[in-house]
Amino acid sequence: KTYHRILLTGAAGGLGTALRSRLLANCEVLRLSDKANLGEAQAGEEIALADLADAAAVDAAVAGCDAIVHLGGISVEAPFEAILQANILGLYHLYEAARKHGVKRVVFASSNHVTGFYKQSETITADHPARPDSYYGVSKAFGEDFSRFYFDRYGIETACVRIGSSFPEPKDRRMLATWLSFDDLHRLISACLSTPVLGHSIVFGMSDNAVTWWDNSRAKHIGYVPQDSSDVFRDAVFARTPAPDLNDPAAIYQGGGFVKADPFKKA
Ligand code: NAI
Ligand code: 15L
Repeated sequence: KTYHRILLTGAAGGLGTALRSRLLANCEVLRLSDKANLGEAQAGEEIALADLADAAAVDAAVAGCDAIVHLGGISVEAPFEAILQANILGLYHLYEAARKHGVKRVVFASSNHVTGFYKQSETITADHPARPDSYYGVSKAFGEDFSRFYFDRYGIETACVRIGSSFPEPKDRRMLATWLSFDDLHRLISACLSTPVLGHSIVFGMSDNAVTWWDNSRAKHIGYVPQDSSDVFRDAVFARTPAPDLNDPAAIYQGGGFVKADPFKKA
């Protein structure tokens, strides 16, 4: 196994739950963290509850870990003050703890919403400038820059994985382009954790979907080879969803509904 102890933040969430069993293949000990209840530790697991806004709690969760898979934080559009605490201050607390405790590598769950204001008719690479579509997307763009600074200044390697839509199945037509299966998510994170030289890298987290807006040619050194595809769901998704209104910003831009999300409306 590549690592002795990996910290998984956001372990109580949708992706955290999907990775909780899978990441045990990558380490001897998987330390789970969240501010929400994580239940009992299973074999090979440790639990370290922490609010990302609490520097001391984050420091304690990071101490003794070799690598971090950082999924914790607000995962949709929300008021700026909430995003500030979890996604911006939280990132600072996490990287400061990583620096103090000598963590060498981080996989950061960034998001396609860093570039959500590119059009669905455009193909972009990791070299295209950020065009965030929400406070949430801006916070992930901050995370990408912040982790680049910690790489250039302190040598902590980070993969910023711009996850598309990682759910059991694509929920709508947009997700046929953005879908990332849970198994491919684990393959991608494993590749980020094990590639000999990661540096500071940005990679789009997507399965091998026929329709795509993202070109991962800048991330070949990660060695990620997706095995799944949204194509098997295509007919069923088309049958159960209406044709999009092509004047709707949600159908024009890659970020879909996030480009018109109201941060003050409760989800
Ligand atoms: P989720 O919302 O289900 O899980 C996020 C977890 O973070 C929750 O368990 C929550 O309790 C925890 N959290 C929130 N604020 C916190 C705080 N202040 N301190 C400690 N923990 C806190 O989200 P999901 O879908 O599992 O996503 C995981 C990560 O991947 C998130 O960072 C999200 O932005 C990112 N992502 C997910 C995508 C997806 O399709 N599921 C797409 C793009 C990015
Ligand atoms: C995200 O960043 C969200 O965390 C997730 O809930 C999905 O909405 C996803 O993007 C998406 O774009 O489908």
